[in-house]
Amino acid sequence: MNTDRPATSSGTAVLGLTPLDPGVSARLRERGDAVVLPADSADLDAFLAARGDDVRALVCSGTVGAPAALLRRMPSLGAVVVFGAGVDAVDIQAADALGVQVSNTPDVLSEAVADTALYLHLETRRRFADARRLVADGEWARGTSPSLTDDAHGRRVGILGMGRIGEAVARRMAALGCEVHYCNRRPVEGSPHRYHADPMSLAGAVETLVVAVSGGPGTRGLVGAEVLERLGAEGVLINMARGSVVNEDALVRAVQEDRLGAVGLDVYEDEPHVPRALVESDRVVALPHVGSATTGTRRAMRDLVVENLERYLADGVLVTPVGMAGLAH
Ligand code: 8YV
Repeated sequence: MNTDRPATSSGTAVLGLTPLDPGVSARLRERGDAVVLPADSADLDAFLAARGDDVRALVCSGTVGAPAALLRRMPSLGAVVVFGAGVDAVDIQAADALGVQVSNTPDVLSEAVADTALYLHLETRRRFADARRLVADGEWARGTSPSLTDDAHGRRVGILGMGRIGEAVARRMAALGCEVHYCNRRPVEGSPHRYHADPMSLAGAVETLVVAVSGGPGTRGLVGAEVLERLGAEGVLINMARGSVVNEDALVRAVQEDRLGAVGLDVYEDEPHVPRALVESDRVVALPHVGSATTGTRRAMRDLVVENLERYLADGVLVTPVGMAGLAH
C-alpha cells in the first residue's frame, strides 16, 4: 500500500454512486458534505471535473464499483466504502497503488446469502415453484398430478470457497443430511467436511456444486466447460456468489445440450441481463440477485457502511477493511 497519502486527506466531500441501497442513499443525502449521483452519467462526469479534488470517500454497491479510471479522478480519495461483501467491482490493485483503502460488509449477510443457496438447492431438486403453479393455475383441481421430483436431502454437495458464506451453506447442507465436500485455497482446520484441492476434483465427487467464492480476477472463469463436464448430466450447479466465477457461455452451452441436470442462479456475468437460453430453460431456476435482500440484512449492511464511512472521516480508519490477500481464491 502506498502510504504517501495522509489517512485523513484535505478534501471534504463524500460521493455516493447509484444504483445504491435506497437507505444508504438517503443517509448520504442527509449529510451536508455528500453528493449522490448515478454511475457512468454526464452528471457524475461534470461533478468530477468540477469537484473531483474534494472527494475523500466514495460509497458504492458491490456491483457498481470503482474502476481505476474513476479512482484516478479523485486525488484526495482515501476510502471506498462498499455496500456488499464482494468488492470485485472495485479495482483493488489500483486502489492499493493509489493508497485508497476499501471496506466491505462481511458477516452480516452470510446467513441470508446461505438461505438463498439453500432455496436454490431445494428448488433445483424439488421444484416446489412448479408444484405451486399447479395449485395457482387451477390445474391440480382439474386433475393434473404434480410430477415426482428428486430428493434434496442426503446429497453429496460440494462448496467452492469455504469462507464465511461457504461455512453457512455447509451448515445448512449438513442439517439436510448431505455429505459436504469443499474446495478452498487450503483445508479449513478442524473442518469435518471433505477437502479437495481443485474445482475439478470437487466437481467429480459431488452431485451439486455450490459456488461460494469471491469474485474478481483470481476466480474469473474458475468454473469453466471442463468443471461443468465433470459435474455431469445429472449434476446441479448453484451460484449465488458472482457471475464472473462461472464461464456463462460454457454454462449456456451445457444447458442447451442437456449436459447438466439443473442450475440455480442468483448472479450473472452481465447483470441485470440473463441469457435467454437460461431464462427459457426448465432446468434453470433464476433469481434476480436477491442473496442478501432481506430487510434485516440490508439494515445491518447499511449500518456497517455508515459506520465505516464515519469512522474513516473521523480518524482515517475503516471498521471492516478489505486486505489484498483476502481476495484471491
Ligand atoms: C448485494 C452482494 O446485493 O454482498 C454482495 O457482494 O452482491 C449483495 O449482497 C449487492 O452488493 C447490492 O448492491
